[in-house]
Amino acid sequence: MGVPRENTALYVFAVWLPCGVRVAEGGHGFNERDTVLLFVRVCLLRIPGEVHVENCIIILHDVKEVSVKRALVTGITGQVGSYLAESLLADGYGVHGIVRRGSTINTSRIDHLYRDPHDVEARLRLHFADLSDASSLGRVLQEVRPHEVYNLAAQSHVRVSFDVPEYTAEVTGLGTLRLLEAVRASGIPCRFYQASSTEMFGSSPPPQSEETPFRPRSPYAIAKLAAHYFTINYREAYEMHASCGILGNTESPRRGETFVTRKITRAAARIKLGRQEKLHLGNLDAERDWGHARDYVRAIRLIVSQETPDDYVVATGVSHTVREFCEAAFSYHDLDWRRYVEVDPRYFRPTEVDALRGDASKARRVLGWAPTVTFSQLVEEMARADYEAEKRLADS
Ligand code: NAP
Ligand code: G4F
Repeated sequence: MGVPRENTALYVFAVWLPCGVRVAEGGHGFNERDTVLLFVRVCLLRIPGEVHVENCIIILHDVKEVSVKRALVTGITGQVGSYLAESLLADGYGVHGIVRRGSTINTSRIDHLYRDPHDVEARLRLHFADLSDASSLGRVLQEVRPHEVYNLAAQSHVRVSFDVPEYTAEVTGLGTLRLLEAVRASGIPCRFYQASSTEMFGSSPPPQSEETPFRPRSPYAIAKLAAHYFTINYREAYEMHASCGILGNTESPRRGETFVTRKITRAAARIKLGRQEKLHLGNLDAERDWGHARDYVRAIRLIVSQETPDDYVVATGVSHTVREFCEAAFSYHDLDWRRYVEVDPRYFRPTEVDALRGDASKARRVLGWAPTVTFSQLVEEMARADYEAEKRLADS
């Protein structure tokens, strides 16, 4: 199924008042309401030339055809969603994000991208919907008619999935099915991306590639596996252009505060500034393959841009223990982590995934993708960002 490109017109114009004052010109980006109304009336004619409307002379120089692609992103307020939105906007996309209603505003990761929807240049639009509400997904799909759909929304915390297993299955697993079904029922010929996870490999020893058996160890991993296979089934059954990125642990300064990397870098910064005394962690022996979200968003875009839909492991191929992450993060502040970290069994999981290290050979070969950020660069960037943020708080 190809991706349709929609043509829209870009008007190159100038608006003059009879007194000879030019009040607007360009392709778009003018704010005065009256000017906009006049502009719209003239441009409906779509004929270059001079038109006299009310008190203005509008000269329409040219009408150019431009292509605008629309992407619909679930989970746009999350860590990966924010980097993906940046990447799509930079490439000229109209980006539509699904947000769920909360008692407080939860758009802090994308606030820097947001513009008032009344601004004609605003290319980021947010829509209230929820993966647990099929009718809302169908409505947004009809409103947006996207060329690409990225399903990043999930209850994404593994430890929490043991506390809310049914909810995790509902949103992370069935939510994906609802979205796939809404896309299929809409008949919109869009490409679909599913955020699968190396967590699905569970107890299968590393390195883990597309050929490695899935042996999930948590309600989260099982829900992700259901979503993964729903996506593959829709690809095979309905010839949908649907792909899965099986991503390793994806980190950045925007990582949620309760995932282990961010919990460590934030605590190290607070301890350095005298705002915290101890850091309580669970299993220090777990090994993870930590990569940078920006590198992984590049892989996601490459996956969706392929002519043929397929599934890819995306990872750095390098793993470290939680202990090593602590050592690196505290060293950034010239601190000895052993003085501050205490193990608290409450953070152990009923069933743990001991070691994840992805083999991304297929992504390297087919997509030409390779990570650019090393483990020590990642730790440094996160440690620095948390120190600066905590310092601002301490100074305020
Ligand atoms: P994240 O920061 O936890 O973001 C999750 C997003 O999902 C948030 O925008 C959240 O909205 C939204 N969401 C949760 N429940 C929803 C619901 N019922 N309806 C609509 N939206 C809902 O996760 P991330 O790190 O960006 O990861 C993005 C995706 O990749 C997730 O699916 C995750 O499972 C998957 N993944 C992550 C990693 C990783 O290591 N980060 C690795 C592999 C795969 P709120 O802001 O309102 O909470
Ligand atoms: O940072 P974590 O919570 O990430 P986890 O469980 O690997 O899951 C993340 O990566 C998956 C990709 O592989 C994603 F699919 C998923 O959505 C999520 O983003 O824990 C990492 C390791 C675990 O072994 C955990 O037991 O750190 C260990 N750990 C030790 N102490 C801790 C803690 N984890 C957390 N969250 N908090 C602790 O205090």
